[in-house]
Amino acid sequence: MDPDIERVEKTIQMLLLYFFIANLHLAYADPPNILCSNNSNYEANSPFQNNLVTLMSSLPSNASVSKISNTSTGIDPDKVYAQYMCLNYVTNESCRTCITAASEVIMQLCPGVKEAVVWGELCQLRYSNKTFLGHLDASGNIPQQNPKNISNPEQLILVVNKTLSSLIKQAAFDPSANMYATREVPFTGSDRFFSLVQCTTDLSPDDCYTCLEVAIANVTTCCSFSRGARVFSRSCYLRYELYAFYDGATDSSENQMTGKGMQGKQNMDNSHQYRRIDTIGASTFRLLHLPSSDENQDATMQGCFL
Ligand SMILES: *[C@@H]1O[C@H](CO)[C@@H](O)[C@H](O)[C@H]1NC(C)=O
Ligand SMILES: *[C@@H]1O[C@H](CO)[C@@H](O)[C@H](O)[C@H]1NC(C)=O
Ligand SMILES: *[C@@H]1O[C@H](CO)[C@@H](O)[C@H](O)[C@H]1NC(C)=O
Ligand SMILES: *[C@@H]1O[C@H](CO)[C@@H](O)[C@H](O)[C@H]1NC(C)=O
Ligand SMILES: *[C@@H]1O[C@H](CO)[C@@H](O)[C@H](O)[C@H]1NC(C)=O
Ligand SMILES: *[C@@H]1O[C@H](CO)[C@@H](O)[C@H](O)[C@H]1NC(C)=O
Ligand SMILES: *[C@@H]1O[C@H](CO)[C@@H](O)[C@H](O)[C@H]1NC(C)=O
Ligand SMILES: CC(=O)N[C@H]1CO[C@H](CO)[C@@H](O)[C@@H]1O
Repeated sequence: MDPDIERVEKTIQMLLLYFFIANLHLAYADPPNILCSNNSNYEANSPFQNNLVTLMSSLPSNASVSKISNTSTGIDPDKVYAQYMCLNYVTNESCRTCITAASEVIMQLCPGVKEAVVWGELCQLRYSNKTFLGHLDASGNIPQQNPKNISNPEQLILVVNKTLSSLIKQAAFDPSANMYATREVPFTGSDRFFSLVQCTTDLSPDDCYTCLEVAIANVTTCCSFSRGARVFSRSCYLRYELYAFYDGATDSSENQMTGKGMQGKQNMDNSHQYRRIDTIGASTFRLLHLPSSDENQDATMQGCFL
């Protein structure tokens, strides 16, 4: 190929990637986390790749009507299983945008890989050559802490423990909750405590409960000095903050900006500087560190798509 053409194509690819990363994880958020299996590979132009491409390109249309979907395509041994989940409060449109970005990013950053998962600010996506539906998988959980410390951590941890242990029961065992629950309780002074938990709905109630229990253990271990924390997991999601970070929370105190939905709510707690706790134990996966969104913001592309 003409080297000039090749260079142009590379540039276009890079710009597209910036665009997708931006949509997955916009300003005021940190980069997406992605795990690519490093012990199972597919060949270029193989049936597996064709199935994967087909499946990934079909996800966004479903994401415009459904917050969670599990699907598969092809026949063994080239069958591909996939599942995405958007946080429940996210609009259909934002869910579609996030899943579109996620499916592009996962294909670009895990080339040739038969099993991968990507977590964005508002959605997550995984695929595999093995069926994982209905199987709890809390391995490779990624806890992150809000970088702002709190002056009364003992008090917060009590509220975290008390509120979340009740909230996860509701999410897991109240059928009307459908494995999603939020709760807002008073904290000290004028501060209020906001929390959100969600499981992938293919799990049994018991497995949902277990996943969220592990997530609580993860945040109480990693993040007890912080004003907020969250856990990315294959099977569930958990987050708490001292500000209204999800849509639908009643919040009067701060000037919130919901944006167009891809980004979480932002405020003075600087959630964009969220710190990843790198204790990744899943040795058959490699964790990719993508450029931070602060770097992304300097990319001229980004402004166009916000
Ligand atoms: C998935 O791929 C890995 C690596 O190629 C292979 O060892 C395993 O048997 C495959 N699993 C299924 C269910 O096809
Ligand atoms: C989309 O949703 C339909 C109906 O729920 C389902 O049959 C199909 O498998 C889904 N496809 C994808 C790619 O999620
Ligand atoms: C979003 O999707 C849900 C589920 O299909 C549907 O009930 C709802 O009407 C959709 N909302 C919009 C704004 O399209
Ligand atoms: C937050 O508190 C932890 C534990 O006391 C300390 O190690 C860390 O340096 C503090 N961070 C900031 C930004 O104050
Ligand atoms: C949370 O509360 C349970 C009892 O409800 C207790 O066993 C556990 O130690 C508490 N954890 C923390 C971090 O306080
Ligand atoms: C999360 O908690 C579980 C159960 O305590 C533990 O096995 C796992 O290593 C923790 N993961 C992280 C990343 O802290
Ligand atoms: C996968 O990659 C990680 C990190 O590079 C490494 O520690 C691990 O041994 C690798 N696993 C396999 C099965 O190659
Ligand atoms: C085939 C299959 O297991 N489909 C499940 C996908 O996940 C949804 C959860 O929303 C289940 O309801 C389906 O049964």
